[in-house]
Amino acid sequence: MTELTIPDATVYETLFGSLTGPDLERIAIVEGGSGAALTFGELRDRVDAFAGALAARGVVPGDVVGLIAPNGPGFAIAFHGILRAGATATTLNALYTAKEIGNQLADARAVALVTVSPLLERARPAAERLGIPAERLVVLDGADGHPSLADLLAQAAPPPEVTIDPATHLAVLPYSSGTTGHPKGVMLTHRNLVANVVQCGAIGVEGDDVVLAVLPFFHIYGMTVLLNYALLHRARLVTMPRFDLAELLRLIEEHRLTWLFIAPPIAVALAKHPAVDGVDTSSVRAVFSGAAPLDRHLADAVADRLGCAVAQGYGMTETSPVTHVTDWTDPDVDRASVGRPVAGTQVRLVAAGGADVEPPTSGPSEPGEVWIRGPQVMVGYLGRPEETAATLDADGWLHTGDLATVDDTGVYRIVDRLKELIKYHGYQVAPAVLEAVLLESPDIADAAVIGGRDEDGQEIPQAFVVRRAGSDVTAEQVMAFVAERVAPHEKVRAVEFIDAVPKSASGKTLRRELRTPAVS
Ligand code: AYL
Repeated sequence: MTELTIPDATVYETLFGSLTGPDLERIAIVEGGSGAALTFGELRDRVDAFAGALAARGVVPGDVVGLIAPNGPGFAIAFHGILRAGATATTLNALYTAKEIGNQLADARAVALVTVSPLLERARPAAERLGIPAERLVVLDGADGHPSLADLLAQAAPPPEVTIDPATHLAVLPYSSGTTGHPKGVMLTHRNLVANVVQCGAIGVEGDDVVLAVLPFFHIYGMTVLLNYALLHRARLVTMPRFDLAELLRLIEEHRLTWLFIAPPIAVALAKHPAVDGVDTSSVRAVFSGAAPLDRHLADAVADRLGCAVAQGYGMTETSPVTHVTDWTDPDVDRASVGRPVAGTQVRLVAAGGADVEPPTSGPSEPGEVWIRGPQVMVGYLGRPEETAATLDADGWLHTGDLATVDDTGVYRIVDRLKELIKYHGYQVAPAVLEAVLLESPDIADAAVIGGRDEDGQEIPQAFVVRRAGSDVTAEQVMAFVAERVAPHEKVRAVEFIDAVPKSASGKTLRRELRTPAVS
């Protein structure tokens, strides 16, 4: 394990504490669509003012503030402003339904919410359910009866004097379903985030890099790797509120993007879509994929077509998230591997019987579950000691629910997922949530949801449904029933009818028995 020195500092101090001289004038973040930009100095001053305005509205250290907004400079100001005020940011998926927003805010006990006007229709009922008053429902671009970002900044309130112990103070509370069940609040301290930002050094972004910021800042990947790590290295972020290939290709040429952080579905577009032909991608040094498995042929196709390196990272929300990365400068890298552990990270591969997998003398080892110990590992799930104990053992090892091999050069490959979790376009989808929705239907007697595959080999939520006696409900009707009740990324995209859901003697759904073996 490579040693790691973690500064004893908050996220704000780490990013903005030593900002001086020419760095103040460098561009930190550009809104891709409008071209509106902020320098590092302007960003820091707005973060300070946002923190001051939150404090003036009664937000105190330890409070939780919700943040649901698309990527853009406003998100960056609000995110770092919340942390600067000593509050904890619970970031929400902008695709969530009003009910899901309300559930997360209630579980996290949020006292304020920051959003944008297009999301207000879903955010307002959630805020009202929690009794968040209109003056603490900030609408960044403005809405009648609510403070806007401009209002908060105009207040010019000084940032509050707060004392934060980085080792124990919660910085963020993103939600993850972990290995089983419903989404839970992942408690990450300032130290967790600062450690992971330092560990991200293995990725290799530098000050002259221009970085694509399409991966959502609300998800731990965009939060740590873009909003924290890239900005720490004084790289420039170019934001996109949502993925759009034509717009992405335009931004590559206009801003001469050098690093593209993506999830595998974007790799499919980059490898296959005819629109990429004729685009000048010569500025791109590396494409970095994470959050879901990256197929080797797909990775090779992207590298060939764009003429750049393709790197990969692995980790999970519960590990802030990065635990492994490949070396983007290695021309012989296996692009389907996830590389080696980042500094300060201990890894074990544990076989089903509980014994550690033997290190191989050549080639890959036997597969084992990945266990992680390191400074980026979460404190636990908020208010859920049993779920925490099931994931994080007494010795501090986090059981990931992923199966991997390691080879004799120390390179890891993720080979399977033991846990229930489904990744759709890199987003988490919890089977338990969809099964509960399916069981609301009068046509459905029982149901199980697993990760299936679409024609591009990407993972999709797939339902196995037992019809109620006398029902002739169709697959289309089942999909429409779910689509009306969940966020777009959670839609069931394939349905198969079966006679009975396979269950263990104790009544637990045996999801693995429903899986068709992977075609290799
Ligand atoms: P969550 N290959 C295979 N599966 C992966 C990979 C990968 N490269 N990365 C993540 N996963 C799966 O919490 C795996 O099952 O965090 C893991 O347990 O949304 C689960 O996704 C975690 O999902 C980076 C950049 C890690 C991004 C991330 C991913 C964070 C996703 C390191 O450098």
